Order: sequence, then structure tokens, then C-alpha cells
Amino acid sequence: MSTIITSPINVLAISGGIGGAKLALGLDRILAEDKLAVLCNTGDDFEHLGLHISPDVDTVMYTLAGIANPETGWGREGETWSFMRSLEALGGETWFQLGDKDLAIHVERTRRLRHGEALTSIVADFALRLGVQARLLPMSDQPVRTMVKTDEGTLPFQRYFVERRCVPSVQGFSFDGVDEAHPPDGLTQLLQSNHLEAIIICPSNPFVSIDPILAVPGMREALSASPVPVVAVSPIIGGKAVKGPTAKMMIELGMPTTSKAVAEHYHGLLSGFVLDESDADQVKSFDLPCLVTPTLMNSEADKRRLASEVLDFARDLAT
Ligand code: FO1
Repeated sequence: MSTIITSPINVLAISGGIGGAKLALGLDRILAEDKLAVLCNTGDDFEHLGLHISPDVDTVMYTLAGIANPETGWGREGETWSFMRSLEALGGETWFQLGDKDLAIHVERTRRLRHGEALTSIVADFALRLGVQARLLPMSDQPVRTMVKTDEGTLPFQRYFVERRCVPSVQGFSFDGVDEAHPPDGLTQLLQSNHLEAIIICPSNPFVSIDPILAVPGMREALSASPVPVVAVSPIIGGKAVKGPTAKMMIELGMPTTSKAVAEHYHGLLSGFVLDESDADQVKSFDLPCLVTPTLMNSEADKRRLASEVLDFARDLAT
């Protein structure tokens, strides 16, 4: 079974996990029902305890469903941890925390994948059942695994990110399996649709959240061929990442920790760029249109306001 995009989508957001999900939530809440699609990174996916874990897709899904854990940003609110405690007592692996409620999604996804159902179809069904109105599109049905080249050797993404807490120094990234991957069914039609108004690259980590998506063969070309503006929102504010290792990675890769460097990283893809007011002095060095506005999203009101400003900016670029 494949995902069929039935109703006209106005906005495509491209997102990783926690940071991207905040803007996706803002977009979801300001757009009419069924007008948002979110293309999610699956490079973070991995097999753990015999289960298929899909962290960024689940983070976006839980966030839009209003059931995400507000403290961690990942996993579910009101979580209990009996499974992890019982696993620990048996000497099992506990470096990656799976809450009791969250466990259900991994078990059911794994069961359905083993029965041959495509990830896009499973995600569409879960989203419907959890009351998510946006279309959630995993970047590919084929497995892609982000590998992090570090001074301690090459580590699978979650080993680097969760187990090693991003301590090893990063030297580069690769995306295992990406050569065999394809964009999800219906994405090309969505990108060419007359109803589409904007493509928004959320303030996610450019290297491990957005690059795996862009690395899917045909993805970058399909995005570039779309007639609508592509606008990226910077994940860097005042030289620092709001959350996560983006700034640390930029330093280790020999890049300045600036919004300008993020925009240059997306070279050739963007029609416009959104950066925080604390980085306003960088704007004069940009050779593409910029929107300068507060980009920190703490409250739902912040998320809605930023989403609305980003959309207005993209609509202005289109005219
Ligand atoms: N992140 C952590 O830092 N520690 C965890 O134990 C952890 C468990 C986890 C379980 C399910 C899930 O969907 C996400 C989880 N994450 C955890 C978050 C996640 O692995 C990362 O934030 C993303 O992969 C990066 O976007």
C-alpha cells in the first residue's frame, strides 16, 4: 500500500526532530486542515532491541498530535518507564530510553514493516489515528542510516548522539543505503502542484537532519524544480544552536558558527533565508533575500508567529 496525497497541500515543511517539529507545529496550527505536509528525516532510524525506531518521524507526529513530552521534546508526555526498569534488571541495553507508551509505536511499526507494509503507509495510518491533520512523509521507504565519522571512528547516528552524547569530534557524515532510496510516493506531484505555495526548511540540524533528506537521489532536483520559493530558517541564534550539536559540528567541520554559513551550506536551493534578530548584522553579506525576526520558539504563540512570518515572507518572494 502506498501513500496517496489526496487533498491539495499548500506548504511543504522539511524537518528533522525537535527543532524542526516546533516550526512544523506553528505551521500546522495556522494553516487550514490538510494544507501542510512534513517531509521527515529517517536517517536517524535504527534497529534497537529488535524494533524499528524512527525518532524524527515520531517526534514530529507526537508534537503535531499534542502528545509530545514537553521536557525532552522526544517521546510522549506523561510517560512511565516500567519496561526500561525491568530491562535494566535483566541486564538489557538501557542507553536508549523507550518509555512504556512510546514502546507501542515501535512494536506496531516493526510488526507492520515485517508484514511488508511501507513506512509511508504506516506513518500515514498512525498519524490519522493520533489525530494529526498534516501529511507526514518519511523521506523514503528505503532504509537510510546516517553514519558519523568521528575521531573515535565511524559511529551509527544514535550511538554518536545518544550513547556518546555528541562528545566525539565530527569529521564528516555518510548516509548508508541512500543510493537505493527514492523520495516517497506522491512527493514529485506535490512539488509540481499548482496549490503548493512554499517549501520551508525548518530550523533543524543541516548536517544530520536536512542533508540526509537532500541526499535521497532525485530529492534535491525535485525541490529545485518546484516553482515555489524555498525558504530556510536558521537553527543558529547568536552563534549558538538552540538545542543539539549543530554549532559544535560546525566548529569541528571548520565552519563559522553563523547563520550565513548555514545559508551557504544550502547553496543553490534557497530563494530566501530567515535569521534571528540577534544576527541582523550578517544580512548585508547575504546575496539572497532575508527575513530578520525573533526565531526562538518557546511558546506555542512563538511557533505560530514565526510560522506566519515565514509564510508571509515566502509568499512575498513568490510575487
Ligand atoms: N534522545 C536522547 O537523548 N536519549 C534517549 O534515550 C532517546 C530515546 C528516544 C526514544 C524514542 C525516540 O523517538 C527518540 C528518542 N531520543 C532520545 C531522541 C532522538 O534519538 C534524537 O533527538 C533524534 O534522533 C535527533 O533528532
